[in-house]
Amino acid sequence: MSAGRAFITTPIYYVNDRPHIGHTYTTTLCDVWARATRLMGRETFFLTGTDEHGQKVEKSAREAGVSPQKLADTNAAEFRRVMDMMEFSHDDFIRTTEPRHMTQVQALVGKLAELGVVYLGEFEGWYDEGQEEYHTETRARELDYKSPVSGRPLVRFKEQNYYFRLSAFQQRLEEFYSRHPDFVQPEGRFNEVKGRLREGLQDVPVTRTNFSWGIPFPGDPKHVIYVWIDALINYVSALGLAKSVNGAQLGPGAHLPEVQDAPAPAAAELAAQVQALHQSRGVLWPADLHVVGKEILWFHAVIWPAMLMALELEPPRQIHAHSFWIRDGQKMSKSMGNFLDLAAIEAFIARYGLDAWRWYMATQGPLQATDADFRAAHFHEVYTAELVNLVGNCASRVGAMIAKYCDGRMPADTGDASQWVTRCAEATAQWRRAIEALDLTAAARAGLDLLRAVDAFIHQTEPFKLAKDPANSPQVHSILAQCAQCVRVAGLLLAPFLPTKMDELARGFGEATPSAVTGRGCCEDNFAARIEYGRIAVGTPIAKLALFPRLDAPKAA
Ligand code: ME8
Repeated sequence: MSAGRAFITTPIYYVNDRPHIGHTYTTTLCDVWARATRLMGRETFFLTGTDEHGQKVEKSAREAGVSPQKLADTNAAEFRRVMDMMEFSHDDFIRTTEPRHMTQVQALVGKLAELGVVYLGEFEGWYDEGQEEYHTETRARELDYKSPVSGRPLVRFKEQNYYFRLSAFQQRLEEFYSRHPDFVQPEGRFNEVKGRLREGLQDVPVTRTNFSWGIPFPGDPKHVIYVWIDALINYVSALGLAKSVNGAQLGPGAHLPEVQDAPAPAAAELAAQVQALHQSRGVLWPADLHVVGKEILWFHAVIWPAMLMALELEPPRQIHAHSFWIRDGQKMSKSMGNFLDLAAIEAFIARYGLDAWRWYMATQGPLQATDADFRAAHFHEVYTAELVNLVGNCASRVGAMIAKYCDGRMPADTGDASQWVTRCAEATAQWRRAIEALDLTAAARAGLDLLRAVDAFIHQTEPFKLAKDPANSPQVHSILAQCAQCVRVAGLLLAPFLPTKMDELARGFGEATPSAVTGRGCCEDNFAARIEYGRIAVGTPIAKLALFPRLDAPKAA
């Protein structure tokens, strides 16, 4: 991971659908990373948003009997509401129907045309309507002429379109990949991309003409810009980056449709908006991490870097393509009606709490190459074993013993804590490496293992037995002081996963300003000192906490 400011993104989500577990999953991963990175002291910008153009949205709107803009407004508001409900710490929420985005898309696509990498041509091939994705004859044959996502038949297509000369970037992409062996994670997914690249690249359409819900192509407004080209640009339009591209003309917005029931802002106003974005956020590019699902990796790992290369912008530093949540062993899909929808998610949160939901998502999810099965019984097992029995119990027993044997105040340690100083430093180093690699399960394990070590230490030294003889008091105090110091450190390592509960823990264990560090817009200014063992001063009040209530197992469905 590089130093300096950090930038992480989620995909922008289609507004033809309501938010579901997949959307909240990817956003949770990014949120944990953003909070951890802020905690480590890097100013972090976390971007999410909605993808609002294209045939799919137009079709859903028609079916619902509303305008596409109305559908987009309603569902984008729902995505925002859910993100607020989930207390995500994103710094911006971009909508592709916002004029600030649309003007920059036109400027950048216009620039590609001027450079000759976008040209007018005829396309014949196969189209996956659900994914809004084109396939060549070879690829369509491989796919048995069916969508790899929905299983529905691909549709034959012939259109005059503007194309992006992707084929011209084959060699540059290959060179870029060999210079950046970690560009795509997990590694197996990167190998798939490289394998497909070796089969050869074909030019891809950047416009469509058979529907109108999109950003007009600059200079030829009967064409609208293909939704994927429009969507990928969000990662740089949110930063006002069109300003950095030499010769990109931020148009007058003359072709912009009227958006969100309001007239398009005047050209000067838009230019000023983009300029302001550029000034404050332009330095954030390249992004550190685009987190996406595996089904949209090709767009992010191939088409997007090639577009950026054409514009002489740097590709992102890394793309992490996770796998899918499945449910009770079966693929979740709208047609099967087994998607874990919002109502179901809200029911879990109402029962177990938001932090427990985040915990399950971030530590048990399909972050690597295999899909993960969501089962209510497993959720309950993980909650009980890790949050109730380990995190909650360890904090509560240490607090309770300090209440009982030390009048509720941090006791003095007259013993030798050197093993714990080392143990905490090692846990922190492991955690840091895991966060940097987006290995959230391993990062969580670093905190959990420290608490396991504290539990084992209590088990082995039995301070509750020693306390029966007042002569052992200095020893009991030392043991409990060492435990409390470690619990505080573990709590900080777990804070990006469990922000509310670990905030409570931090306050209970003597931290004055715990919450300021991991939330939106701020970062810790001295992580090295903050995470050190031994920061709780003697005499500090220590609370007896009840962090995670024990709950009955769910009834079998
Ligand atoms: O693809 N398990 O938007 P989208 C885990 N607008 N994650 C899942 C999932 C599942 N079962 N289902 C969906 C789009 N996701 C485009 C993106 S980006 C420039 C444009 C997550 O609403 C996963 O992150 O279909 C996936 O990539 C994303 O939702 C797709 O969201």
